[in-house]
Amino acid sequence: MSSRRKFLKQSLLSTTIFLPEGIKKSTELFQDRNVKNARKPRIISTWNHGLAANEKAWSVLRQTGSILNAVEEGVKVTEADPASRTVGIYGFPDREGIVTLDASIMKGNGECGSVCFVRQVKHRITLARKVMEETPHVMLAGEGARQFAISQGMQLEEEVLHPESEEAYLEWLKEKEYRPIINIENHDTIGMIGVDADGNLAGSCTTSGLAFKMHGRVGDSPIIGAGLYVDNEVGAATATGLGETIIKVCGSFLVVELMRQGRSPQEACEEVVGRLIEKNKDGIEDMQAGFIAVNKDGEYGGYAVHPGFNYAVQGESGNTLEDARSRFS
Ligand code: SD4
Repeated sequence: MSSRRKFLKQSLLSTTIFLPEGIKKSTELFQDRNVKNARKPRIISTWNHGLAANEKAWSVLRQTGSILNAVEEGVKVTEADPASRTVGIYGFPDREGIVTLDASIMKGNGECGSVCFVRQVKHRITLARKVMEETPHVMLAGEGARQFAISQGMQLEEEVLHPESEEAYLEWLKEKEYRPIINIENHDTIGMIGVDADGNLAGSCTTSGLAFKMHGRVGDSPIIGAGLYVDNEVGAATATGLGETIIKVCGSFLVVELMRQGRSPQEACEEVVGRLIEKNKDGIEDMQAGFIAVNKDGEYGGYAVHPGFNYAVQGESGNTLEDARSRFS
């Protein structure tokens, strides 16, 4: 290391940052707030299927004490659910009739992994975790991700459409109308975020993405900062809905940054939905997007563009489904 770089490194390490009087550090702001529904440990996840996923995550947290294991095992329940048309290998295909899958996982210390545009891997969340733990990379795509799964001993699934997905695809082929919209009938990515009793956070997000999308299209779910973001200093957030709108505002990262500045999880989600609407005015009436967030105290919130978004909240007192408030009614 050059002596200049060494000097810079040493002086950065030994620098104490003095804030002018009256200006508070984000951690102090955070402690000042009147926290409403705080309680740790806490796990929350998107949509109805979050209930079953939370249940699994909670038992894994109890057994292993690991919030990372919990958010991985929790969403695997939805990935493996043959009734899910929007998360797993049984989901709706793209417009070429191929199911392609995205997932991401993140720890509160900043470590993260993701896979996108991957085929035949039932548990992409596990593959994303392997990217995080077994490679020096954050993201693997397409065939490279599939080959990596094979190299890790993961089994590939046969590439056949679930009968219901095939029926829907054949129906779609009649008109072949390309409408990248997500609304109440056409949703269901699972995003899960959690905090353990010590304030350690982790999150996961997994999806088959938009039904009948262009081959190669990737949404927000595998993009760290868009579909998922976790920071042990502050909290975690995850997103669901039309990925293009979420990517444009770095949605989940922004929710966490607003919490860092003192917003509650609920306020942060509301502010980001407002920002997202501003940036996506065209076609907003046909487009759904929503966020959930939890802070390191276990306080949580959720908010969406339109009504219909719900999320499952698991804590010591049980596992319940809550309807998110929304900007439009
Ligand atoms: C995507 N955000 O691929 C995902 C889809 C989704 O609820 O969340 N649906 O854009």
